[in-house]
Amino acid sequence: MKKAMQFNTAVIHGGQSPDPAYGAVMPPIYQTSTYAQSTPGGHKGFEYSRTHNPTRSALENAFASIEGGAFGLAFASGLAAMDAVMKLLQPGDEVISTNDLYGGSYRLFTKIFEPFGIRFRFIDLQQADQLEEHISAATRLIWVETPTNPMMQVVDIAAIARQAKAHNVLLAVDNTFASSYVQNPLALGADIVMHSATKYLAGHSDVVLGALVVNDEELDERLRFIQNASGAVPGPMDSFLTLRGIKTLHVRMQRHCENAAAIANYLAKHPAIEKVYWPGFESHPNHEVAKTQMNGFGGMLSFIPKGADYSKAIRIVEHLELFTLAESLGGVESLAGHPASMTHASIPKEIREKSGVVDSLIRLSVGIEDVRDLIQDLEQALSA
Ligand code: P1T
Repeated sequence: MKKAMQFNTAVIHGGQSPDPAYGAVMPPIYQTSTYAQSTPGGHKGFEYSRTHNPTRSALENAFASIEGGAFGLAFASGLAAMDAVMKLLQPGDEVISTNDLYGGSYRLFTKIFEPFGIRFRFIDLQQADQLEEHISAATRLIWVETPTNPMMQVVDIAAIARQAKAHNVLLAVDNTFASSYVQNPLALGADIVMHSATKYLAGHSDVVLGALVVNDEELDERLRFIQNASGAVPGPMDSFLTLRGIKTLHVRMQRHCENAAAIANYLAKHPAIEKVYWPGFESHPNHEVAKTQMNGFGGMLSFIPKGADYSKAIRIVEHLELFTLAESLGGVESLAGHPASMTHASIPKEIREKSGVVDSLIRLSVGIEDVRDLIQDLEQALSA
């Protein structure tokens, strides 16, 4: 049996082989919707690009490889990947999820799937032992985001996985904030890993794409059926760009982690800062769990300026020059966001504030520029 590759090799070679036509080292962008057949059903493994496309297949193999899973599936966006997971469920089924999560995920759950009869419970999963009392006979899925967007809560994946298994409930982990370099949920017992590959995996803010990785063959078959039947697949160009991004994931993530650590420490000592949310601090409530399940603490952090309200937070993000004020995260360039008015505006204010997403909160996606320039930019914006 072939020995499993180290991660830094898998990002480049995992599931890849030269293209059979001319030996192209990078898979060609197979910009085609269909494939010639000699007789009905007589084809070379590809018949229609919603079902299969060679560029997408190369990407799906890479997804599986970097998450240490057996099967990878690519979707038109992170939300399309989540949408496919939700379609495993039936009316009356229950889902338990974290109380802090991406606003679009919350919107998908409550505005699309709740009307179809799926019930959601949003709870604080930072204390894994609190899960048990929320599991009912109707619970089919636990949906965990860790670290959470934008409060950087850390959930103990292995502890949740043990309880999920004991109750025969599927555990899905949104691994977007960590990336596959920092965290591999399947190895910790999760059944499904999901990514907004738009972020760290593609890594260059030039594509929107989603990923699922699973180990179970039957689960893969069901998800692949949904992928084809619902049809939210990425095109070959976006698949190619994501695959190219993955090849440098390990080196980018090392710098993202280093720069975010430097900025977290700079902000924590700054007299104008009230609170910094970053799992690398020993004072973070789940630092010990983060240390065991993560390889580094990622490139994301959030903070609250001292005495800030809505308009002061807006003023600070408007004054940033190197950090671009924008939705999204995980690209090589640094971005700043105001969750209450941007990424999390689709969550009602009273629910949002319960998990800490207050009007004064600012979120940073720390890029891989020279960290001295990033700190200087924060310094001038905070004193403006
Ligand atoms: O944008 P899309 O590729 O569909 O992925 C959605 C998504 C899912 N899960 C997490 C944790 C996410 O952060 C996102 C997208 N988030 C942003 C656009 C953002 O700025 O937070």
